[in-house]
Amino acid sequence: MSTARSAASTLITVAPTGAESAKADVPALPTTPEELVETAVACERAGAALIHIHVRDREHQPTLDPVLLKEAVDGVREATDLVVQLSTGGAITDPLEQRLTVLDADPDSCSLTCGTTNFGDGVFLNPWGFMVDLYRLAQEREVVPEFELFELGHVHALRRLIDECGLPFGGKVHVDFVTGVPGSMPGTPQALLAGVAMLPPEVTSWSATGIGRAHLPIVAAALAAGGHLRVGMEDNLVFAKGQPVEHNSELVTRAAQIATLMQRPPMSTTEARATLAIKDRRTR
Ligand code: KMH
Ligand code: ZN
Repeated sequence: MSTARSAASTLITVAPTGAESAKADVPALPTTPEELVETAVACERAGAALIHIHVRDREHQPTLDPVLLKEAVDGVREATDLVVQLSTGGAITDPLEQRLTVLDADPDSCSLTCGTTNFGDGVFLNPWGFMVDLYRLAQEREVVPEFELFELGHVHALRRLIDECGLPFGGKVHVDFVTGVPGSMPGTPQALLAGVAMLPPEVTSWSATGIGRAHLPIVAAALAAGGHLRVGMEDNLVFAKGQPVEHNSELVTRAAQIATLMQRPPMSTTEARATLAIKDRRTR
């Protein structure tokens, strides 16, 4: 494990919504533009520096509608200093061509999953040609990708991607381990550390998230190993046994507290922008 990647502070990403949970089942899920902006403001205050956004339509269904995506990006950008990352993964039913159009909304960052993976009862498709097209488009638009790694094989695919396409815009390589998805990499410290050990030397920072029950063990393991954190209701709806998450900021606050206890306090948005080499698109 490279000590050069072990930061003195912690980048906290909030993934507040995702594409999988239904508003009817989880009323606290932020799905409207107003709820998204309110969530972004509260999570920034609680210590988040980056927001990973999936947009919902007026019926609370996942959407890649370009108008709604742009409205989300602009709304969060106007109300906060958070690094605005749009999901290009969308929902597993979204067509690949449409997932490429996400970059038209001019986000600061975009997710880029490094391969196809089991996703519960479904399959999350990320064929090689799509990964290359998305990466080249992000380079062209000066959008910083966050490489999402659901499997150890995805780490190897990232090596291949860098060999074929070079470094991202800005020269930093940030990856996020998404662990604990049913059928994919387990949410265990052992699996996470195996992935970290395989990271190409070009990687400058890494974070991790654990789905569901893996949430807290992965927070602890990532902090102990020098990594950053992703939390949020996209990944975890349960704060503690018998206690549903009522607001994303609860998860951010707890992550910030644990990081601070570990002497790795939350990173400011300014520091996050420098860490990820984000192009300045701010309007305020
Ligand atoms: N919703 C998943 C199918 C991403 O945002 O890029 C994909 C996902 C990853 O959440
Ligand atoms: Zn996502």
